Amino acid sequence: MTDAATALDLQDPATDPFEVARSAAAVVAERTGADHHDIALVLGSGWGQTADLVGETVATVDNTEVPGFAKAAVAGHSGTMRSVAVAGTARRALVFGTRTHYYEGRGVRAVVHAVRTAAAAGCRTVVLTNGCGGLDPAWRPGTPVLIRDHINLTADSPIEGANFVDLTDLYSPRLRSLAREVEPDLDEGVYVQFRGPHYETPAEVQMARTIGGDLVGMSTALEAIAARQAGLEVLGISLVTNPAAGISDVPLSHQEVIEAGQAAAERCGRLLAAVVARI
Ligand code: 8IG
Repeated sequence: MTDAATALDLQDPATDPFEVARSAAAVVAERTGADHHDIALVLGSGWGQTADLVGETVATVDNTEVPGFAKAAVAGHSGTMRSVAVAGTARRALVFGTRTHYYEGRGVRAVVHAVRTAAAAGCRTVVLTNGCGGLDPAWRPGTPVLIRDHINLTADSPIEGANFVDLTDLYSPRLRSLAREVEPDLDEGVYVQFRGPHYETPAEVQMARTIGGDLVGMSTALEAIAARQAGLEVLGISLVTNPAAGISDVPLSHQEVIEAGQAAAERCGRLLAAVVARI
């Protein structure tokens, strides 16, 4: 491997992940023609169609062309990022059509690389979206829920070294109330990140409830931590695509997850677009 390639290998402990993020941001700026972006969106399961309502796509960049990024691993995710002119504003959004999940085994640096790239590209805000399981049976598949806080059950952290990052109010109260101005009836919940890729057992879902969780998923918490370290204001929105295991008597299937996302796409798109326009 050449020195240049080694320097961009996130998995090499000698690599500075923030340097890779700066290289990635430089490629993003070059390929999109935007010297900086203002807001980043990470689209999770079920959120893929929503970006179109945010504004006009000015440029689409294949993830594989950007340092530190790799192909999407999950069906229903697209492996591109887009530069979107936010409708009615002068702001540019950097929209990641996919994310790297912890369960892919590429390491926590790869998981948070999009967030660090967004920060290096100039973003001050990140909107993290996901599809997840809901613990409240009142949340029918297709219900968006604001993330109020999280519980990180990955037993990992994106923070390296003795960096004691404060996570109080990680999910910005300001952005949450802004979202509730758009949809006053939006519920809030505590998101529990499991490692996956298996779904929880019903007993694990009960554990999540006992320790204060409302939503179970396989993303977002690690990214939110990295976003806080990078100084980004974080908004988290979950789309409940299924009742968590044992909450209903129907078994979980990835197909149902995709269908719930498709059915909720318009509502979620309108919500996201209205929130981003107000940020
Ligand atoms: I979509 O029920 C989706 N992702 N851990 N549990 C976990 N992740 C999920 C679930 C779920 N649904």
